Amino acid sequence: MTSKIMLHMKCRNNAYPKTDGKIIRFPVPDNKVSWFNDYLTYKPIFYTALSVLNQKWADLDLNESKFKPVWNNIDGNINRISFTGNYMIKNNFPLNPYGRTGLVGRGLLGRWGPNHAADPIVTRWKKNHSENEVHIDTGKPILQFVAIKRKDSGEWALPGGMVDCGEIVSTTLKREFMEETMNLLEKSKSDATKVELEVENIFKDGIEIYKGYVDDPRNTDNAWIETVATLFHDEKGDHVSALKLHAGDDAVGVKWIDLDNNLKLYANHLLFLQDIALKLKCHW
Ligand code: RP5
Repeated sequence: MTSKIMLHMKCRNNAYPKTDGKIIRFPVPDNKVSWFNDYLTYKPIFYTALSVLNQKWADLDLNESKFKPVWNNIDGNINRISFTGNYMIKNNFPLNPYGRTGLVGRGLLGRWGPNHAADPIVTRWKKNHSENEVHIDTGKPILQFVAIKRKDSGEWALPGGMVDCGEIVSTTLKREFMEETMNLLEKSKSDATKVELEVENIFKDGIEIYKGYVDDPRNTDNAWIETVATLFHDEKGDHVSALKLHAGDDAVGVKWIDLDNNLKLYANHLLFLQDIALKLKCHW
């Protein structure tokens, strides 16, 4: 359960998501990522998507006189604290704790500074008839986890989502799992209640696996995603076998994926899974 030091990769040296290649990040080589290394020619463009402006779930622009954020603190019912420690503020702009991204503004993110998310990792053992299946190369049992195919990037990802204002993380974990992997928002009230009961059982005992920065393609110099990733492992597989997976909300696909270190997943989600492989001594 650590916030790991890494060089962010997915949020630099590429076009900004959902802009049809029109918003290009200023190049940031590895040795210029840190704010402590001078980069005198650094002139990133400013971009905040129109879809973010004037939304209830988003901040106002920093030049609005009535907007007085309390950085590095709980600000009313908004959590502006970073898991990485106190972030720097420059000219009233919060600075990404992992360094330059080649873009200033908020991009597609609602909050200046940390945007808090939660990622549920629901796992079971892969079975061959009733036995745990072992991997041919490592001889270790194969773990499977529930993944969604994201509508925005088409990549496979953990079924996480943003923590709503004032919401506790355990509620976000359940809500996002039900919305994205069980299409809860489209279900009748009685079907939704059944799903909620099944999910309640699975989400009884979680183990916090990762807490920290997400190398999300939407991050900017002034807005970034942080998450709490929690493991819900069903050792016997009875509870999770009852789940009827059906993609919903922001997902266009959902499935059980065999854990393997060669997987290509959204953001740095594979990093969260690495710790689980160590913990459960499974194939990686
Ligand atoms: C990732 O984006 C987080 O780890 C989480 O999975 C997700 C939250 O954003 P939305 O899916 O709500 O867009 O950075």
